[in-house]
Amino acid sequence: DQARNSRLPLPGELYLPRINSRGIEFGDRMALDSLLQAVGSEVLPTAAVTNATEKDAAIAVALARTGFTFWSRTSADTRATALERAAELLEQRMPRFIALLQTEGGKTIDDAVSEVREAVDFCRYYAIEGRKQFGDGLSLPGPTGESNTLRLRGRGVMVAISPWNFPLAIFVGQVAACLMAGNAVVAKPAEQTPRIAAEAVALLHEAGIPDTALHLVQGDGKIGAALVADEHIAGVVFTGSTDVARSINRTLAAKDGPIVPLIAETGGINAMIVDATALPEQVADDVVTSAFRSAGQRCSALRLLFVQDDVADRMIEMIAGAARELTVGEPRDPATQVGPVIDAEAKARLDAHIARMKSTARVHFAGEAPASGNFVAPHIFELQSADELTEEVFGPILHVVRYKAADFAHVLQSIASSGYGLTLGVHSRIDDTVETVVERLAVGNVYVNRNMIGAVVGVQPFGGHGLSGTGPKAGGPHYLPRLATEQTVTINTAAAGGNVGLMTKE
Ligand code: UN1
Repeated sequence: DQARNSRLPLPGELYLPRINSRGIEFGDRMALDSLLQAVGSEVLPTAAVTNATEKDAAIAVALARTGFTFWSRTSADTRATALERAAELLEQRMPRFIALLQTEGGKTIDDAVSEVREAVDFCRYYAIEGRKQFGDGLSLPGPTGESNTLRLRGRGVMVAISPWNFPLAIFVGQVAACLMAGNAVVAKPAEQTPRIAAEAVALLHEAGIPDTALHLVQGDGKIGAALVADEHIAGVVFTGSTDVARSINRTLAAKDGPIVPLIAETGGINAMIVDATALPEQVADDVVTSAFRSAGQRCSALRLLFVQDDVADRMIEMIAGAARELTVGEPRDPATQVGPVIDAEAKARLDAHIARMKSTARVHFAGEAPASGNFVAPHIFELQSADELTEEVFGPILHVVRYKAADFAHVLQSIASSGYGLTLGVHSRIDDTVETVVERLAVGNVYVNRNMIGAVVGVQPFGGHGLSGTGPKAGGPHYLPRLATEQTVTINTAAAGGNVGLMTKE
């Protein structure tokens, strides 16, 4: 009964939040058995995906410019309705997208279900916010005889470049937001996950997004770079590495034409602080989820765990114990909790890091993974100092550092000095400690006494600062306006003949 009332799933069930017309609700349950059957009967495309040339990219932008002329003049309600239809179609075709996410993205069943749900949530959330923010505009005060309205309108052709780690949710989230804000979009998905993107775009077109307003360009970083360099684009939305975000920024800055904005959501060396008052079982559970779920391939994932030395041995032992229970294996096997990493290149990079750590750090846990395939087992290493971890390690590898209570300020200093600011976890039962951490660290998403991944659209708007990105937060109320231009219209309502009707848009 306790399970029934808590947020935890019963055996054989998944338990997820969802957005509907009444807002956000928790408690939706889904039986796994029938879902798995439906997933298993999906027949997926096998034909090779054709990559675009630079010329194709230029043509897509040119076509999108004409699409923008039409799409930007549609009402917010028209655009929101198309996104709501897309959400419905995604829900109907959940088994198919799960199958695609498992085959192309290596996702476990839990991760795949959550991801389809997140894509659905993005569509519904931006539809709700879009209706509010892009409807009649905001009336502002003015003297008698004048009306003032602030309204939002699309910028033009937005380039949306998305990562392989959330090939459906982030892809759809970026595209849905750009479209809702009245932009035309040229989307460039990660080259590792082209089919998911292709089917998502087909679905969006089916839902009522005109072909001219949404274009898909497949290919690697070179095609992304060509899109970013195109002189006719109005903005770039990017999720991926900090280095690529910098190079996009440089390209945009070097242009002679209008100033083109970049919205970037990048990486993090995300930390969690565990003090002596934390509940060990809860910590073990949350650390394992945060560091190892999705094989650590989330930008929100925990990389660096600070544990107060009085309790460190016991905490680390419990965390290692929980990690030992994880099943690493084929994503299609429902018993799998940690699937493969995305490709052989990622595996090689992670294996090299593990080898380095084995010779320089203390090994607390080295998991086992199938020998063939791109599997990387969970690992736990203890470092002497946080300074030893200088880059984001995008996989199931946890680094632990002990701290003395007297050195708490140093812990905060060390987290801040990384320059990243994406997610942060705190486990403590002392309110003052929690408050100090929240106040001192300018981190985008802070999680207290719980795990630090799985931000829910509209509940925990997601995104960070500094090396972690530019904001605004995806799935939050400030996202859409940043994809738009603002226009204030001041009308002398007392003028002869008036201007009645000018502001009525349809
Ligand atoms: C990412 O991994 O690129 O909170 C961002 C979470 C996810 C993170 C997505 N929404 O775990």
